[in-house]
This record gives sequence, C-alpha cells and structure tokens, in this order.
Amino acid sequence: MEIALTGTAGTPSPTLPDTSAYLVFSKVDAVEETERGVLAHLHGEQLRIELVRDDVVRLKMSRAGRFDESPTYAVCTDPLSAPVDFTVEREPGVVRLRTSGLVLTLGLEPFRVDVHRPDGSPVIETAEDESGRPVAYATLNDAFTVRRRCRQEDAFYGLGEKSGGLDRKGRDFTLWNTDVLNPTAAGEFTAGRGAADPRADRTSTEFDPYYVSIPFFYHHHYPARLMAGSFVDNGYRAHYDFTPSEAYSFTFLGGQWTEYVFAGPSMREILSAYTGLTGRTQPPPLWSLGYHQCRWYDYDQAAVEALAERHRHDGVPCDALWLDIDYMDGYRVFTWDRQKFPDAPGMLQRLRSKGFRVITIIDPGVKHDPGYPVFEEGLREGHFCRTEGGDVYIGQVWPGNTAFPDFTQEETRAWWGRLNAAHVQSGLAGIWNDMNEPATGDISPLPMRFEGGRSSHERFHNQYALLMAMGTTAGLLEAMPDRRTFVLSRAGFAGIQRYAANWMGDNMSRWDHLWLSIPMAAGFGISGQAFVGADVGGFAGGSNAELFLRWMQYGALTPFFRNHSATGNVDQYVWAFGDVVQELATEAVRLRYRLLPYIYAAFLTAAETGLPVQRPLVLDFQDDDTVRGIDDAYLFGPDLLVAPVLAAGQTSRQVYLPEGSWHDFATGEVLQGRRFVLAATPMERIPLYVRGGAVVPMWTEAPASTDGFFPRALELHVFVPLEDGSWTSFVQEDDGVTFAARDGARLRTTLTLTRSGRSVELAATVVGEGYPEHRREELHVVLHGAAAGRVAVDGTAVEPSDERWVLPNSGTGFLLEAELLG
Ligand code: MIG
Repeated sequence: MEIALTGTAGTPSPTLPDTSAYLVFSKVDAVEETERGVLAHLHGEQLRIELVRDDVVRLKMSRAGRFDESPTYAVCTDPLSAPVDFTVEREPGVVRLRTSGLVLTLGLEPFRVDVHRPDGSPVIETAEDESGRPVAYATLNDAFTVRRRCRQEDAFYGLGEKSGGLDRKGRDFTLWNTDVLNPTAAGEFTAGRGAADPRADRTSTEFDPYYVSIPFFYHHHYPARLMAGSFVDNGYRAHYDFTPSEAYSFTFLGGQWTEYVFAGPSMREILSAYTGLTGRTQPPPLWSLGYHQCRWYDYDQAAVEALAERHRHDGVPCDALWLDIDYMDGYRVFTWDRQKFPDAPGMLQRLRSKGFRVITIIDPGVKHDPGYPVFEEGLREGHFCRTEGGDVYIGQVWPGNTAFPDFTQEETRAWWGRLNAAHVQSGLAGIWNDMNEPATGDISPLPMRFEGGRSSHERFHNQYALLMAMGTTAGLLEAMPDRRTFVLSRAGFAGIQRYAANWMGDNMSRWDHLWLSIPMAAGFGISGQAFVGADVGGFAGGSNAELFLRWMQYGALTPFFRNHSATGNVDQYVWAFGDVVQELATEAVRLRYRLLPYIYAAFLTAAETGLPVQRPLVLDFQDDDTVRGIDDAYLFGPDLLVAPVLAAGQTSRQVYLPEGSWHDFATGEVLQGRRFVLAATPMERIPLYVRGGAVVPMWTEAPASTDGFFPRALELHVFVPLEDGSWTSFVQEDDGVTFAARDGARLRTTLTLTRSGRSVELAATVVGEGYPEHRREELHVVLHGAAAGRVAVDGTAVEPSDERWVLPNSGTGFLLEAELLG
C-alpha cells in the first residue's frame, strides 16, 4: 500500500515496504535460555537475543538456519566479552529478559520484540502493518524488513552523512555509497527512482544516497525526551523510512538481521556504546588540524612551491598542500608525472622545511595497462575484483579501463598498504582516497565481485572504502610505526572513523551548500565519525568574495579545514578575492591556529569517548525542545557555539543560546542562555560564543605552521559563568606527531573551574611525564566576563600584567583563587 508523505518537497512519494508481499514472522515455537540471553525458534530460523551491556542488546536472526558471525568489518571489539547480569522471566505468551538498564519482552504469538527501560519508557516497540500484523521481522527473497512504532512528535537523528536537516523524521533514506555528483550513478542506484528524481539532481540541496553509509540512528522519544539507538550491522543496500507519522522501518536488501539496540537514555551514552563497538577517531597528527590548501588543478613542481611561498609571504598559516589526480603519470596510482615533477622528493623536502606537509590523492582504480608494474603485480597476484565468470572486472574511471583491488582479501589489503607506504616514503604526509564508493563511471559495478569472485558486490559495496582505508592505514603504520597516520576518505561505512577522516564530497559554491554541511557534519559526528569537513569555498562552480569569506570563517571552526575546488573554476586561494577578503579570511585562519590547543583536546576527547568535535546542540541539550530543530548552529568542541552566516548580505542573525551563560567571543558580553539573541554579523566575523565555565586553552600567537611549533607560553582563557557550579576542561601538550603520548610523553592539565558567589577557583592538575620538545615556560590566565580583585596562586597574591596572570611553568598544577569585584 502506498502512503502519502509529507517528506522532501517535490520528490516522488516513496512507499513503505509492502509487507503484504513479505513473509511476516508471526509465531515463536520455543525459547531456550542461553549464556547471554535467550534463543528463540521460529519459522525454521533462530533468533539469538544477547546482552552486550546492561543497556545494549543484540538481536540476531539466522537465515536458512545459519548465522553470519561476521556480517561486516564495522565492529572491532568482541561485543559479548563483558559480563552482564540478567534474569529471564516466563509468563504466558511472553518471555522477558531483564537487566538494570532494560527489559526486553519477546511476544510469542504474535511474535514481537519490544524493549523498554525498567521505568517502562519505550526503547523499541514492534509496529503493526496495515492488516494489523506486528512486523518484528519479515522477509522477501533476500530482503528483510523491521517495523517499529514512533510518535508523530518524535525525532530521528544519525545515519551518518546525509543531506537535509538534522532531524530525519518525515524523510526516507537509502544506504548505498554513491558518487552523487555523477547523475547517472545517483539515478541508477536509487531504488525505484529514475534520474528525474530531484535527489539525483545537482541543482538540489538534498541528495540521497550519499557517499557514506552508516546504519546507525537515534530515536528521540517524546514526550519523555529519552533517546534510544539502533545499529544494524549489515552492509547491504538499505532503506530507512521515517516518513509515516507513527512508525518507522528499515529494509535491507540482503544479509542478516544483526541489530544492536541501545537503551540510552542519553545520546552521549548511546554514542559512547556505539563507538565502543565500532571504534573511535584516532588521535590525529596535530598538523592535520591546521589549514589545508587543496585544488583540482594541473600543478607542476614550481607552481606548488610558489603556492607554498605565497602562503608564507602573505602570512597565511597553512600546514598542508594537496595534489589531486594530475600529479600522476596518466592517472596511474603510485606514480608521479616526471615531466611536471622532475624531483618530487626534493620538492617535498623543501616544502617541509617551510612547514608544509603534502598529501596526494590515491584512487582505488588501477589502470589496465600491461607494463605498468602495479597492474602487472595486481594481476599476477590475484588482487583484482572478478566477475562471476572469473574475469578481472574492468570499470571506467580516470585512467580509462580500470581494475579494482579486492580489499576483502587480506593479502590485497597488505599489498595496498605496502604500495601506499612506498609512495609516502618519498616525503608525503598522508593519503587522500577518492572514488572509493567505489565509483566506476557510468557502468554499474554490480558485476564487480569480492572474495576472489565468491561474494556478491552488494555484500561489500558499502564497505569498500572502509577496507581500503584499513589496508592503507595498516601499511603506513607498518612502515612508520611511530607516526600517527592521516588518511582522508570520501566514502565509508560504520567504523571508518578508526582509519580515516571524511570530507563531504563534491559540494557546490552555493550558500545552501554551506548550510548543508552543518547538519551533515553533525550527522557524521553523532554517528561516530568526528574528523569531518566540507570543501571550504565550495567544490563545483565558482566561489565569490562573500561566500568564500563566510565559508572560511565557518570552516575554520570545523574539524577538518580544507579549501578545495574543482577544475575549471576561478581561483579560490585566500588571496583570490582581493585584499579585504584576504585580510579577513587570514584572520579566520589565525583564529583557528590560536585555538589549536582547544581543538586538539576536543579530538582527544573524541578518541577517548566518541564524543564528536562538531556537535549538534541536541547532543548536549537533549531535554531542550528548542534545539532539536536547530541545524544552522553547532558546538565546536565542548564549549564553543558557532552560528555561521548563511546568506549574502546578512548583517545579523538569530542565534539560540541553550541553558547556561554564554560569552560573546567578539564583544565579551555575557548572556544568559535559554533564549534567542540577535547577533551582529559584520564582515569580519561570524557569531561565536563560549560557554560560561569553560577554560579555553589557546596559543598566544598563530604560527605559520604547527611544524616544530612549541611555544613558550600557553593561554588559559577562563570564561566566568554567571551561575554557580563546577566545570572541567583540559589541555594536552605532546609532540603532536608520534604515539609517545600514549606511553606518557605528554602533559595533560585538567582544569576545574568552580564558581561560588563572588569566588572563583581554578584548580589545575597535571599528569604525564612531559616530552622532549616541551618549551613552555609560562601559563597566562585571562579572565573573561568579570573583573577580579585579589588573585592568589597557591596561596600567594599575584598581580596581573597586561590583564593576564602569568604563572611560571609548573609541571605539577596549581590552584588559582580569585575574588570577583562587585
Ligand atoms: O571525478 O580527483 O570528490 O574532490 O577533486 C572527480 C578529482 C574526481 C572527485 C572528488 C574531488 C576531486 C576530483 N574527484
């Protein structure tokens, strides 16, 4: 039956999976107790219900009596290793599994699976189809579908990289990694939709499917405002439907139902549990948090060096230059065009001496070219994907006829890792993976099979980039075991955060695409991937002065900050739009560099807890009804609220300040939260607020590059809250490039700020053994939002100089006490 929808305006109404054609599992024959839960027998299959933690349960259904024990490469830990206390209760018609965090109710006839919290609040509840049958699980050929209840006022978040608003309610989504700028591919892979669908139309703001697929989402249940989570560990093409007002469903076109259900009830706890399963963003090399200059352009060696020189000459901080496909010899991966780059290692060395790292693109496709060693070796050693008939699959990409490594094979990942390591050893700092959906031009990739031709394309398509990044990272680590790796990937799957950062693909130099990247980054962040960024300035189409500047001001406050644009467009360098724009854009880059100690700490938090760097407000303020629809502002790290300018000629904008007090970064004004404010947006800045109670570590100056920058002083900006309370921040100093910090070569200073009436206390404690490059001699404490009378450090009165309290370097912490004036 077709359901009319309120979804994306102008798109054809998608349909719910027509369950009348599906075989709905309706009756459980028997239930046994197991070590971790229960095993149900039904319809000749088995449903394993296993507790992962006291707030996470896994549902796993067999097909043809067999379980797929490793459905994807997403989960990187043993989910069943930690003990969980539970009880099993049997009542007529139901079996109940109970922990301290959830109660799962298995209905026997009709078959249903419901999970509640011990207080009775819903986590998941099976929904009925049109004829009243509960659809806990139904199959049709290789597909299966699951249908659940929701309320009209509920919200849904997640699914990783998706276009459109943060709240997914009212829309439906396909998970099938797609090179969306290629209209043929988008049309072809969107089930049931033609190329006429606006979602395959480049003039639209909504595209689906997108490059990355992450089958993980949150259900924000109203009226209680509690969150539940669902992760289906399955890489097949999937369809998530949040269009009906009182139900949602997901349908996978193959594989098995393996679902992790998270009882929450907070988004933070769910994200922590999810990243506990699929892994976390790794501590990045510090330089990768600097400014990146990229462009699809036919550079030669001299032009690249001139570009570097110009950044230094003009005082534009920059850590990395990128080379797109034209550096290669005829698009052959792992080669250099010797005409254009007669001495790549020499060039790389000279650039490095000026503080520039260089990253080159590596596509998966290997040119079909007898005589080209990478192709010859791949062929000889059986590394390429095959068709069902056993031939090497050939697609059409940049090199023309192109073979694709079969990254599902361990030896192929190792081979690829070695190739990358050898390539990088000429002096490169990282690898950029493009076209890894995989995109094969206008030819359907379905004949491209995996596992030596034994496995279908559908099983591994969405995991191709994950496997590629896995091989690349392992190869880099093997060759340079002490270096943190940097890989940037376009496509991805759940778990990609363990190996790579993601950029958001081929956006356009348009205001709506600037906006688009805000909820998209948020969707990524709450789906485990913290290291994300859009092409700053826009990729396709020419940028312009105002758009470029506003994008630079916003991009400087996103996790991955890279200026990139497509071939054939006007220049998009910092200096390309005249002196005024250059000066203001450079200011934005400088602000980012001064904030690097804060940004770095936010990344370490992501690595340690899974909390993202760019966060939707709903993550911190889940109970505030106003924030759930807000996707034109976000938190950058724990304490900075950023509200980008989203249109030309905008001289002010509304900003919602959530609970707490907020310091206007530019004016110093301290504002009470839980209200909208009107913020001025003069050309020189975008609205930026700091949470009262935060201590933001900053460098005293913006270096030209992070390379070898170990400053003498570190600033601690204390944002005095309006209200009493206690807040914790931290700063970590380490060498920024190796793993030595892991073994103690770091100084981590935890900063606890407490306000009680007129007294403010800042307590610093330090752990770690320090590191050889450490040169800091002073800490500069700067108070914001209040004037201090007496200030004492460790009991001794200290006078300010230049409005800051200078503390000598102490590896052991301090206690600063301030009495605020009237
Ligand atoms: O077919 O390598 O998304 O960033 O500049 C286009 C050329 C291929 C797409 C990437 C883009 C890159 C471009 N690539």
